[in-house]
Amino acid sequence: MKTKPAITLYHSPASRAFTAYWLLEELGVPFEVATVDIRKGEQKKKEYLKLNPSGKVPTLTDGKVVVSENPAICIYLADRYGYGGLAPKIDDVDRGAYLKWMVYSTAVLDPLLSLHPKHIDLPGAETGFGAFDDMVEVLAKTMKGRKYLLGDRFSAADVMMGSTISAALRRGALPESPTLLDYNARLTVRAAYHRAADATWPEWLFA
Ligand SMILES: N[C@@H](CCC(=O)N[C@@H](CS)C(=O)NCC(=O)O)C(=O)O
Repeated sequence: MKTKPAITLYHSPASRAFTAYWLLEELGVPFEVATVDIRKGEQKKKEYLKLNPSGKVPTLTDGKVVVSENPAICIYLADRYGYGGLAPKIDDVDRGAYLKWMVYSTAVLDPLLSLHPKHIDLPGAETGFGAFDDMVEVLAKTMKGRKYLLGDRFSAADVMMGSTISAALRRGALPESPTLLDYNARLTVRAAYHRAADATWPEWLFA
């Protein structure tokens, strides 16, 4: 008899839930998917709000553990199921940079990628996330001569940052520098990326 996986990912097609889906595929852990269709408003239903009062996807449950916010989901999953592999251990010298990129993904990158295309560019010193051009320069400097955010080593931070960068390049929200395009190419050839994309993004995005 098949046992029910402990992990459930609450996701919506073509959404930021792709990130958590991709990491689950990288980790190779069994999970089931519950669709919360944001285009039908299902994320605002009472039952779902009990799991995630923000009414957003993704949310992940693992037994009694409930985690929302993509970086928190990625940190949780990689520590629990990929500690020392996709997550540098607590005393690993890379742990600091790893955590920094996890937080940077939604504290800096995500808001700037939402605001800049709408021509909302506040002076860098006035916000916690700073200026769009500074963020682009930080990415360019970080990735120059490097395969992944931590160097030669692929980590869950590449899933978190990379999924956001990948989606931004696709919709033209980031400049197509050779450095970023190369990084994106290294990520999008991964089998786990493809499995997650096939499962969560409409086909036309990859046509
Ligand atoms: N800060 C959240 C953002 C999640 C998010 O923005 N999800 C969007 C889909 S891409 C959503 O659920 N939107 C539905 C809504 O806000 O009603 C995270 O990192 O997980």
